Amino acid sequence: MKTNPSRYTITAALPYTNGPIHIGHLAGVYVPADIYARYQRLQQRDVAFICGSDEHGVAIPMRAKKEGVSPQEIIDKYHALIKDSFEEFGISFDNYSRTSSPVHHETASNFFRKMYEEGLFTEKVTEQLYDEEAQQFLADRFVVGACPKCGYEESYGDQCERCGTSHNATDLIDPKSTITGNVPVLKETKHWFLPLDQYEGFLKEWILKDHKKDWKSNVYGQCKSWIDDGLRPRAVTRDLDWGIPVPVEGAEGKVLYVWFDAPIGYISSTKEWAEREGKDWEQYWKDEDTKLLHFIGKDNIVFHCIIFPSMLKAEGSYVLPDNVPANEFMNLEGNKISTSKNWAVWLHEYLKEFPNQQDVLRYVLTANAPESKDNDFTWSDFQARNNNELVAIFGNFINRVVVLTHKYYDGKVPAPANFAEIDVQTLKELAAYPDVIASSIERYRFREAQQQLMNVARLGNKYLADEEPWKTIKTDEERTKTVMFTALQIATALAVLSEPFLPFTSTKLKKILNIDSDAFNNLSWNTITSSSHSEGLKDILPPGHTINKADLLFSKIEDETISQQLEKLKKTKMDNAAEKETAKNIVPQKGTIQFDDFTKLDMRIGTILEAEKMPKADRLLVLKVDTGIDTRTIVSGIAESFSPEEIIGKKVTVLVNLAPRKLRGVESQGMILMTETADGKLRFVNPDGEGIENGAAIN
Ligand code: B3M
Ligand code: ZN
Repeated sequence: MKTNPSRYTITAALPYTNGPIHIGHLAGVYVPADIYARYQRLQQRDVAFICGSDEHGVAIPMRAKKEGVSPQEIIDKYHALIKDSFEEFGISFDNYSRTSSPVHHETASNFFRKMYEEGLFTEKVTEQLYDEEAQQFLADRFVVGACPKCGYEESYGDQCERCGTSHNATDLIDPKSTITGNVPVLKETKHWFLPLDQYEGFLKEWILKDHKKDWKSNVYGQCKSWIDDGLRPRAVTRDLDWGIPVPVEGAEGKVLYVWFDAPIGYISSTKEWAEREGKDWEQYWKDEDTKLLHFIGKDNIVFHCIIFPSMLKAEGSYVLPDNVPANEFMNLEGNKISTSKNWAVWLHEYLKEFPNQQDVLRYVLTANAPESKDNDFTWSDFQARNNNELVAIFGNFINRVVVLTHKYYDGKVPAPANFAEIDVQTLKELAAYPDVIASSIERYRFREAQQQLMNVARLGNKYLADEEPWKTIKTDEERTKTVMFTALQIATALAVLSEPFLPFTSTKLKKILNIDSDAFNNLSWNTITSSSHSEGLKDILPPGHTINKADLLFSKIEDETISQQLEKLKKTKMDNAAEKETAKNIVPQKGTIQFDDFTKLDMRIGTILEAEKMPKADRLLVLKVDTGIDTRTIVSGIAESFSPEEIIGKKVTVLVNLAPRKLRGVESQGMILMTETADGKLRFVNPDGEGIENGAAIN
């Protein structure tokens, strides 16, 4: 573990641009990373806080297909939406890039090429899963099957979402194509493999020995179990048409595996930032005195602790991550957050429904952060934490201090008289908080850190309640001045210490206290630590300084607002149930055909002239149909849905050039097109317009 490094390179997982982001993303990755980065900046440390959109991988074309647009449109749309959400929530990235950018394509290609030229990959022709109908190899999310490790039935080709292991698609038990639902066949293809087995020694030394103590136990435990199970070579290329082309000869039609290029995205995003800021990107990745940290969710552990470090080690010129403080998952009202089931609180929707209340969400997500186990977000807890903590403790303290300062002293910080024991004690306690909070942040314990921040507000409330300046103002003006002076110091400390957690509140509070000007630039974590009056040290907020009028920091959230959110989720649940019901009846789309295939079908409008039951066949009717071309016999399997009488005279659609075939000795010369109701009754595909004559062609 590096202490006092020269600089910090802090990365946050690059979100896939296959959908908007939700509270689970914020809670697991971006809020803790942001608290950490903001805190280090406040300590005047050199920080590069890096992120960007992950725009490759199977997730993108899959989403494109679902929305019926091109992959490019998908990445453009969600990149913009995600970037916006981060900005709105105050996630203070120094750079937010995208993996479709030229600098990234170049960086990732060069990284691959260097490893290739140094012979660090094994090139192998192996049998991979292939979907014959889709005419496509199946990797990653294009195939699901049972996980070879834990048995979870919906494991992807490259990773199991339940147990987190990364495997090869051919390891899946009973694989199925997610494109057609077909069982894949095996087909030969050439790929480049990273021989992870060769890095076992390095990983054992680096993780199991060096980081046993300082990595979180959930992260360390997962790594240990994978290493103990034995590591196997992993293909780092794919047969796909979306991604970064494999930059070597003989690799046409192949792209880099998304998990090969995405982590390199941290490097390219750093380059982009350094270029803009006139810095040297290499220092942030190659200088030994750089502390590299990856903030991620638990499903990304294998890639950040095993695969990417092996790549960095292999390449040879990079530092390795000092820590990977991965979080577990945040659930929503007892269920796993799911994009496809729309079971989420989407950030862009939250903003519309709770305008200017970003800090409330940041606060609640940190208070319940899934740091060591999965946790649950509930709307009632959201309301309670806002009303009972932010409003009743933090907001209330600030409001009392500001209002009383205006009432008694016209908004001017009073000069204190004699400090009593309780004042000295309180200021001493206050001065200890920056270190306490810092120590929790340095150990990635953000919930604990935020609790300590709230304890500063509690300290203020208790102090006011005990010293009752609203009473002493009538009896002892000097005493009141000391008490109000002390309370104002606590308020100022809150403005500084809350910045990493509640950046919008901190800004507002600094405005209220009128400390947002350059004159207060030096006000920092350390100013508070050295403020204890018993030692005769400096004031944080000097006597005579004028503060501004009160402005509400937080406001109460009513039951009505919470019920609306719960209603919304209830509706989602009902929609999902209804959709599931319909989905049962919808057969998946068939494989693509060409226009020529379609024009081979000759379909005409016709009229049923005669109908009678086929003897000894329950399902068949023998029809005479006027096709406009001729009158012909068609045997149709519709007897369970219609009586012969009711269909005479009906207009129908007929496939007229189907090869004739004999059914029960009767030659059927075509086929009537049918569809089915939800409860299995057949229905004719009828023309709906007036004036359509028999013989009219369908095209
Ligand atoms: N895009 C996975 C995810 O969004 C992936 C992270 C990449 S970090 C290099 O869960
Ligand atoms: Zn598994």
